[in-house]
Amino acid sequence: MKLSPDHRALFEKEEILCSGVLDFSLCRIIRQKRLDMMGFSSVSPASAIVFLVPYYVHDKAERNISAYAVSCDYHLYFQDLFSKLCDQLQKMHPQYRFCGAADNSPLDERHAAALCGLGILGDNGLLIHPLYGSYVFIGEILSDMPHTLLSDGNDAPTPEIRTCEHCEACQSACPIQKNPYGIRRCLSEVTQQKRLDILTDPETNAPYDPRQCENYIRHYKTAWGCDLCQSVCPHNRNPKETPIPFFHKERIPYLTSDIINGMSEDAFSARAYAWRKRPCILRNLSLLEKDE
Ligand code: B12
Ligand code: SF4
Ligand code: SF4
Repeated sequence: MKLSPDHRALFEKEEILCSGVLDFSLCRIIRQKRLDMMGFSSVSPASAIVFLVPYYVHDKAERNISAYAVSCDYHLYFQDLFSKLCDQLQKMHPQYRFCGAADNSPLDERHAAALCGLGILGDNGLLIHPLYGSYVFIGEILSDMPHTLLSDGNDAPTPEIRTCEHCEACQSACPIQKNPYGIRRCLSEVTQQKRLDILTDPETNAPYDPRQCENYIRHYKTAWGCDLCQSVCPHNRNPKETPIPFFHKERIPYLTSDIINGMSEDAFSARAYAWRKRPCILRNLSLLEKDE
């Protein structure tokens, strides 16, 4: 399921060294509407080119946000990348359509990347690459071009998903089951909630006390996202640094309310935490700043 050399070269020119292609029928669709919006409602895609974008930078600076949110918003990176790559693919194959997606994708991306052989599925729920660890974003380009025409012709008949060694370090580090506030939700998700008063217990559906959600954020000292199940994983001990310049620039590892308030609209909208607007990240920061 490797891409053919001429297709792979397009990605390698952008420093994307991990890519593959899948028969679309093997992919797990999680958002049918998104597929329709991409113009694939009457003609289903025939293939998905799946690739990894590493983002880890060896940076010893103290952080109070997730590593993925330190540089500018990766969605902006993908927008530029897709406009280049889809354009080039379109020129090579004018009879077919190519459309990119990352994160806000119709597909279960970790499943697609694992099927493509780009890494293993960790018990922390993440796709782990042998060199970059789990510090990779996943992107894909969907097309009505058959995967056999995009691949190098050496497809394995039944792709296999490989998993990690189940060392349990991520479960031990994860605060979901053991936080003293009874919040059974991923901390990353909680930091991204505009309104903590609408959060409910995933099993009983009972509403959470928003003050306990605030304590949860405060306790783990994160203003945005959570990396606990990644930082303890043995596969992330020495991740290779990303060669992609976007992730080395304009880095803000440690946020304060003053930094956020001082950002222009344009500067703020380029950050990963902007999709929830300023009040959300400012609320989280004010919780952490109370303890300083
Ligand atoms: C919703 C979402 C979230 C939610 C829910 C997370 C979750 N665990 O599902 C929240 C906000 C909590 C979240 C948090 C994070 N997310 Co998120 N998230 C997504 C999103 C948009 C959809 C995920 C989803 O709902 N999948 C569908 C449900 C049904 O899948 P599931 O059952 O959980 O999936 C598993 C099964 O499919 C299973 N599986 C499938 N086949 C098989 C076969 C076998 C044999 C086995 C064992 C398992 C298996 O493996 C999957 C992965 O565990 C994806 C992008 C996308 N479109 O896929 C990004 C995505 C998964 N997130 C990503 C990231 C980076 C994160 C964070 C690390 C961010 C952070 N630092 O805070 C955390 C990590 C949390 C964690 N440990 O999972 C990346 C992951 C990259 C990677 N290396 O894997 C993705 C792929 C976005 C991207 N394009 O890069 N996320
Ligand atoms: S910490 Fe251990 S169990 Fe968790 S994903 Fe990494 S190898 Fe798997
Ligand atoms: S991101 Fe944090 S809360 Fe979410 S699963 Fe990983 S360790 Fe647990």
